[in-house]
Amino acid sequence: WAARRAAASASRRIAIVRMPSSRLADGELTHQERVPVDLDLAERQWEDYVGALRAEGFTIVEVPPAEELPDSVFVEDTLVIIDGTAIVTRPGAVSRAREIDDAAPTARDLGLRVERIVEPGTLDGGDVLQIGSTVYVGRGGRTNAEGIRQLRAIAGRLGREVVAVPVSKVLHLKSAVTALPDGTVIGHPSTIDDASMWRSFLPMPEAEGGHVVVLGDDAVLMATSAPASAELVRSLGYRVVTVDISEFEKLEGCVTCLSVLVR
Ligand code: CIR
Repeated sequence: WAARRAAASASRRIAIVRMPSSRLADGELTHQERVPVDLDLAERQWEDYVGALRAEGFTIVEVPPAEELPDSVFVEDTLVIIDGTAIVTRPGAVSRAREIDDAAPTARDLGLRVERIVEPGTLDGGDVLQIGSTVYVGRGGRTNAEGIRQLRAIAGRLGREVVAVPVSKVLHLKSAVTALPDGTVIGHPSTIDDASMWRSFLPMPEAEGGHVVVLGDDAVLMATSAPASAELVRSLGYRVVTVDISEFEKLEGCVTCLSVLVR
């Protein structure tokens, strides 16, 4: 364990992922209609997603798979990493509550200090967007006021300011907006409650174009479902790696939700 911990803190470019359950098609849906999911394709897409992170120099750490938890592949919702602390969330969907059982030990094994969101608070990691030293948290269907209060207390102890953002049109804050490496907030206006609250906001031409995983100072990961947005981001001087995550998008997942990055 000590050796694993030392290795983890030495490289500090880790991506936590979780293999999809064969029950993926039974995952929660809130804003979208249920459509058939091709599980073989989902598994290949997941391998490609993990491969893309590996190719970018991330060490891959897997939370043990959970067959009985359809949404467990969306591991982002279970852990929020701030510096060396992992905040184990309390997911807002009852069907997802047990996803944290294996996520917490994985965080501990990586040498992260563990904090927890506790009852009656709920918080999904997909609602947490970190830009510099500010932690934005979406108040929507999954994250409640008590979850925000607890996050504010924990993040405050870690020297972070927490800013709460209403989210009503999509599942999570990061289903609406994410940020480029320079802090510019991007998203499609149709998914955002109030774009004027962002100091530096750039509208994207597609709804899926609002989602980036920051790979480094000059590179982001985006979904192939948003080609015009990827082109726009490229035109700003970024290297854009794209992955097809169509089967996860059918379950309201986006490119951020399939991993938790530790840096
Ligand atoms: C859910 O509704 O919880 C899942 N079907 C999708 C979760 C996607 N998570 C994310 O965007 N962070």
